[in-house]
Amino acid sequence: MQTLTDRQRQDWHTDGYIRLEGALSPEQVERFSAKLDEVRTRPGYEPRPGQLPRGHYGWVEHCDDLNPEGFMDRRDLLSYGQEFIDLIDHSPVFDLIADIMGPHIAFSMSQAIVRPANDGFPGYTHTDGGEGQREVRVMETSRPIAVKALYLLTDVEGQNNGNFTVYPGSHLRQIPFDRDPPLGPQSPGCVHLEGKAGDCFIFSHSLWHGPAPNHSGRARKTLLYNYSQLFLRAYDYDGVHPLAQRGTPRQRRLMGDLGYGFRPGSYFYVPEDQREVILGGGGR
Ligand SMILES: O=C(O)CCC(=O)C(=O)O
Repeated sequence: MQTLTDRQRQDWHTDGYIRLEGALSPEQVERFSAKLDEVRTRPGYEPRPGQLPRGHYGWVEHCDDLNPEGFMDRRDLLSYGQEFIDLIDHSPVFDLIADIMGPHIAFSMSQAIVRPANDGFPGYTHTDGGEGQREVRVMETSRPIAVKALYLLTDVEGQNNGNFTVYPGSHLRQIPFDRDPPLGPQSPGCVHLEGKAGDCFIFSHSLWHGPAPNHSGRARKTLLYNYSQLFLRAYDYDGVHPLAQRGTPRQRRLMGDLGYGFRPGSYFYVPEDQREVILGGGGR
């Protein structure tokens, strides 16, 4: 498995994120992009603000907006095709995540977001993990608690064009997040990252980040895959993901299948073969 270069490791520790160019091939970008157009016509989990508690996703028959350039925020993508399961340990992204986090990890959630152009959305800034993670910052030399991979399926250039924005270093040093108005994509210190379709940003849960407005004239598509230390709860499922049996031994382990049924203590020490399963390559 690949490991971080010295430069990537330095960037990770200093900035709280790294950018991998060409993590998906042009063919993969095209396939996933077409797949997202199809996903919006199918049932799945979408936000239901006002109907469900904050951050909860409700089951819908299809996206509210069926236009491929319209807004979509779909969670738990694994049922939409084997390629979404295989992305869980896609190389080299997963290799580097395992290098950063260590082998005692689980896959926690998948998400596809389409940010339409010129819809008035101002963007926002947050940590992942909500109120809990917001005030937890591990040391520079520690392994992170959780990490996300964001795959761009659209080129993003300039600023306020649907960029993924970050406050570099804020995984170590708190930003004043409780200001009124809150810090956002236009505040000093916020960086609008640019990238090509197929690039991947790997970032720490505790890094302050979020989407910028999209004035680019075209929708920006992303895929997001989240990983956590095994002792944490997954975000998309309870216990073992219902589609775990469709995965390789490594994917199954990442989807919560520890090789034995749950009993108190199961998530305290990891299974004895954890290192071998996670770091030993992911074949069928
Ligand atoms: O880029 C987006 O639309 C949102 C990404 C993000 O902020 C997140 O995954 O937490």
